[in-house]
Amino acid sequence: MVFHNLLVQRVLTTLKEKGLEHELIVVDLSKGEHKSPSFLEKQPFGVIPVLDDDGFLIYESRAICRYLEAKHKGQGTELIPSDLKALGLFEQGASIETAYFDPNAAGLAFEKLFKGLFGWGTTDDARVKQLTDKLNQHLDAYEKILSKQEFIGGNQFTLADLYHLPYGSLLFAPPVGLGNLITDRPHVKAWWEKISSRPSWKAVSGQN
Ligand SMILES: N[C@@H](CCC(=O)N[C@@H](CS)C(=O)NCC(=O)O)C(=O)O
Repeated sequence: MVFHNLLVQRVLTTLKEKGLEHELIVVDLSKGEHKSPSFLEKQPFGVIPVLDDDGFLIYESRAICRYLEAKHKGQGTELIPSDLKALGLFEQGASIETAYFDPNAAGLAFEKLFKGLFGWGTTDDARVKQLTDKLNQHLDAYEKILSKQEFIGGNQFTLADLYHLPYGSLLFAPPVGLGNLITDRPHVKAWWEKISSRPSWKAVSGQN
C-alpha cells in the first residue's frame, strides 16, 4: 500500500466502480511538489488529490467522488441512490463517516504510522487511547446500525461505504494494529468484508 496516496485511492476506487478511464499524475509529496506554486494554484490547501476533468479542476476526495457519480450517473455502479429516502440515508451514512469514523481512524494512522514513517515525532500514547476509545464507542453505534441494514448508507453499496476504505484498511496495517476494532463486531466485520472485497478496492489497494 502506498500510504501517502490514501485519499487518491478513494478517487481511484470510484473511477473503477464507474468504469472510467483516467490518467494518474503522481505528485511527489516527498519532494514537496504539493506545496509548489503551480500545484497551489490548483489546490490552495496543498494536498492531494485534485481531479482535472478536461480543464475543470475539483479537489477534496469526497467531492471528487460525488462529482464523478453525478456526471456519470447511469454508468457502472450507482454510488448515490436517487430515491428520496434512500438518498437521505446515503447522506446520513456519508456524514457518519466524516463525523465519527474519519477523525479517529485518521488520527490513529497519524499517531501510530505516519509519525514514524515520515519522522513527524513520537506516538502520543494518551492521544492513541483517546482516539481508540472514541472509535470503539462509535463502532458500537455502527454495529447497531449494521444489524438493521446492509451498508452504512442504507441497503446498497454507496460512496458512504467506499469513503471508509482507505483509513479502514490502515487500521489493519501492522504498526496501527487495530483491525480488531472492526473484526470484534460481527455486523461491522461482515460489512467490512463485503466492502473491502470489492474488485475495485482490491485492484486499487494492490491486494490482487
Ligand atoms: N480533505 C482532503 C485531505 C487530503 C489529504 O490530506 N491528502 C494527503 C495525502 S492522502 C496529503 O496531500 N498530505 C500532504 C500534506 O498534508 O502536506 C481530501 O479528502 O482530499
